[in-house]
Amino acid sequence: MKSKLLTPELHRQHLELTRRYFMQLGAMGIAAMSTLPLRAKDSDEVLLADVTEDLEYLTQANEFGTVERGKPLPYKLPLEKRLELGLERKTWKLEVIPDPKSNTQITNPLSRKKGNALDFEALMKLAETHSVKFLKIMSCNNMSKPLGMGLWEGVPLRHVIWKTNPQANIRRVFYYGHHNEDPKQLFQSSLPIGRALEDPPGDHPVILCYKLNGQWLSGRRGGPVRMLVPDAYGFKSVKWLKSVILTNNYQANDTYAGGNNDIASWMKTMARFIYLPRREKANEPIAVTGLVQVGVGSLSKVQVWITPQDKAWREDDPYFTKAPWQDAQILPPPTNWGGDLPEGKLPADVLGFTKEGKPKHWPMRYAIAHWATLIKGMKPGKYFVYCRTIDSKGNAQPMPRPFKKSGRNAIQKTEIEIG
Ligand SMILES: Nc1nc2c(c(=O)[nH]1)N[C@H]1C(S)=C(S)[C@@H](COP(=O)(O)O)O[C@H]1N2
Ligand SMILES: [Mo]
Repeated sequence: MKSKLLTPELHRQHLELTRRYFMQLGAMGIAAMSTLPLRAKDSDEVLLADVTEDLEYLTQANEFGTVERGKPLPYKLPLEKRLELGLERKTWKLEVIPDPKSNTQITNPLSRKKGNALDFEALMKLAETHSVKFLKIMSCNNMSKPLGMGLWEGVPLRHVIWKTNPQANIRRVFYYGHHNEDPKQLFQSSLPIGRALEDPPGDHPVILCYKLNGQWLSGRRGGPVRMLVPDAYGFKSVKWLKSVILTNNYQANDTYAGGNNDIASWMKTMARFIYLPRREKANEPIAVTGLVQVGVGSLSKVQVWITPQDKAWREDDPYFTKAPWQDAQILPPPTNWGGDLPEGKLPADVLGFTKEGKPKHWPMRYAIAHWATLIKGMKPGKYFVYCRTIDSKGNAQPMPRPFKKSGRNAIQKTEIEIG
């Protein structure tokens, strides 16, 4: 059984949820969930509202997967040292300066040397009028499952850039985290200036992030302040942020470029299994559930395909585009978002949500969606089970793509024995 695909706590809650979901469906004598009309009847609405009640969509701060470098890790330094280095809110400072190797012109650099770098108080002053909150999945392009989803809060980076009074010759923003003054430990990333200054339709701003799920960002999660790039994989979201450099260099400086990664890729849509029994009796309905990382292409369908292990698939179709995929059901947004939010409720001012806390679209890009289905009428034997997504344009995601480095999103394969 592929069970440890989420954090243990999330997994436990998902099992609890789906067990109740499937029990109720059984009691109602519904043939298959994929044929269940989502909003057709009040009773379905009630049923779905009930069963999604306990499911955690937001990951608790300490349950996130972590990708980090640093010896020692900055947040494990003694408090005194952290205060000295500006790794606490009390002493944190961000410099926003021109690249000395470039011809960038700004008339008001915020510099540590000049003593006018942006401190936390000044960031909070900006937050009074400019702070935003949104959901985002943290996902490493090199990993097969998301690290977690957060409700992130911050000030759009552009407000800090405007403070420097930019004049000319800026094409990129370079930014750096604290790495013990050791060049080998440096973790850096960059964006085109245009992405910092404007957001594509429907996208959220790049933010200087200081809160996760309503709490101050912990050192482990990159606090006091990390960059957060909503549409990108995790490596753009630099932790322990201390420097922003405006440059006329048109080339990326990203640490991840050195790892053979496509550093300009948007987050991709992909489906993962969460729950699938390892064994099931013949002709018993098989409950299957999972999650979707909803990427730039959004999501219209989740599909599952079960096929006997001893029957090889046609060699001319390595991505199973012609396989008899079955639609699963995408679960509606939850009423309880989890993540240690009080009563699981989102605050009133989350981007993409109405004042009543309802998402304007669902599934929502860069947020997680859950799915479930029943596979019925299986005969004894060993099977492979696959899951995939269809994006909003009707393309199977992952599209046929033999390489991983622009974001790993393979069609997941698992096994079941019926007998
Ligand atoms: N300073 C710093 N920031 C960093 C990293 C790092 O090693 N150092 N890792 C990056 C990578 S590769 C990823 S995938 C994300 C992971 O974020 P998380 O550890 O909060 O889940 O952080 C990014 N930010
Ligand atoms: Mo990463």
